[in-house]
Amino acid sequence: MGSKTPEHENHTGGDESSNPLKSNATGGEPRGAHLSRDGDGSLGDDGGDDDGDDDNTAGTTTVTLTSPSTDASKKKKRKKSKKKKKHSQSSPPRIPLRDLFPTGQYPVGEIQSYGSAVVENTARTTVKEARIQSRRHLQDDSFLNDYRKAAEVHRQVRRWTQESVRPGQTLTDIAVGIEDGVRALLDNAGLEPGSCLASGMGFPTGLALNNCVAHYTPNPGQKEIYLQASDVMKVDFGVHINGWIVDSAFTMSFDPTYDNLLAAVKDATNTGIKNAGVDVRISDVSAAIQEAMESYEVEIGGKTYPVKPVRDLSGHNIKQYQIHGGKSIPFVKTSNQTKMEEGEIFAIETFGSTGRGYTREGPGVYGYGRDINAPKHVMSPLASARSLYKTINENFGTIVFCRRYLERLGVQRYLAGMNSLESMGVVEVHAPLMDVEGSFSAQFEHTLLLRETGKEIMSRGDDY
Ligand SMILES: [Co+2]
Repeated sequence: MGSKTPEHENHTGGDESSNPLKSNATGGEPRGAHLSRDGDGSLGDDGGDDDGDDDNTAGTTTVTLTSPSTDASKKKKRKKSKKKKKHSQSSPPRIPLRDLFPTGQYPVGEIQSYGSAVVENTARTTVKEARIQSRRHLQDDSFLNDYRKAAEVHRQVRRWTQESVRPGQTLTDIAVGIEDGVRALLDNAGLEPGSCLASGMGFPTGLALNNCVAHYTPNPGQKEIYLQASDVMKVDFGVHINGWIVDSAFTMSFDPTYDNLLAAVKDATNTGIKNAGVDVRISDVSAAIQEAMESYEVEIGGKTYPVKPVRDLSGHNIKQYQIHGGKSIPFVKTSNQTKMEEGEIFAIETFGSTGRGYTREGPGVYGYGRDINAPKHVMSPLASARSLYKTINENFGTIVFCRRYLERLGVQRYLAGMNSLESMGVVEVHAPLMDVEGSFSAQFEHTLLLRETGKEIMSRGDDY
């Protein structure tokens, strides 16, 4: 899920020069899979698919963190069994993950070493004690294994998405398909009170087309949008277990015109991941992202456009039941001195655009999120607001949700109550974020955990 960079909240400045690109609906063979060419292979061990494309892992090493007994033969076995399991997931995905992994151990993400970026210093060690106290859960085996399980759910559901989504489908069908897949693999339909808090969707499934950069999800009762062969679609969904959210996104297009746009953003995200680390200044990660992104241009309809980092969105840290934990990673260099710290979880995402590289709020609603500091009960004169607030607390807590998630619980006529909660400041409304008409934008995103020994890119797959 994209995050508004704090200093750009309510941004209205910038030049208004629009960019009247025509979407060239040339159609042709749908080729959604070309988003996945240079994904890193260290996790998605499809058996020897070494295509020599190692630019994403240059300067990094891959180690396994499970246990010292992870010798070569064992590793091989794990790969082999994983391959078999991968093929046994149904289409659409409906087999609970625990049936595919009878040992209950889920695949480790990609491990990248910190390399020379980490400098041991005493200041850090002193602070470290306190940090570790507050992040004890990170040392907990079930936390890590659950996080890996959520990541595997994400990989399996997005694989189905990449293989089955085609122009002509409605965005509602695509979103519901993703959500049904996630819930089936978690083996939790999320219909009982409180069950959505145990596991489920991490936020509203984002299906943002073209100049809609982020935060679009289909709402019930609205005119259906059909995916076109000329569309560039950002697919951004989250999977959580016990409130720990895997936030990961990719971009699909069916027209090779946009290959460079997708390549730029994928490169920028992987550059951000490569530069992330304990004690690393966030501004240095931002600078590296910007440099990677701006080294690309894309030709659309005979005109060449630079790929611009979207300046008012950013990556973010993740806390339990809290998709945006307070730290932001912009895609352009800043003077911010904030550092990344051991134990933190980051969603490293980037957005690139052929438009202005700024967003404005579009019409409609993406989702709602209860304020982290909101009280348990509210004193609204409106009975519908009070009962809606109870429903939100019971089912979502501070997890961002959308109208479809509410309505599948049987909640009706909630708009007046929601307006009341919004005006009281206990629920925040998120709107779609748009660049200028005619522009195109792409997104790639991974969730990583800064462990003591290395960073684990939880959501890495063989696709991206
Ligand atoms: Co995100």
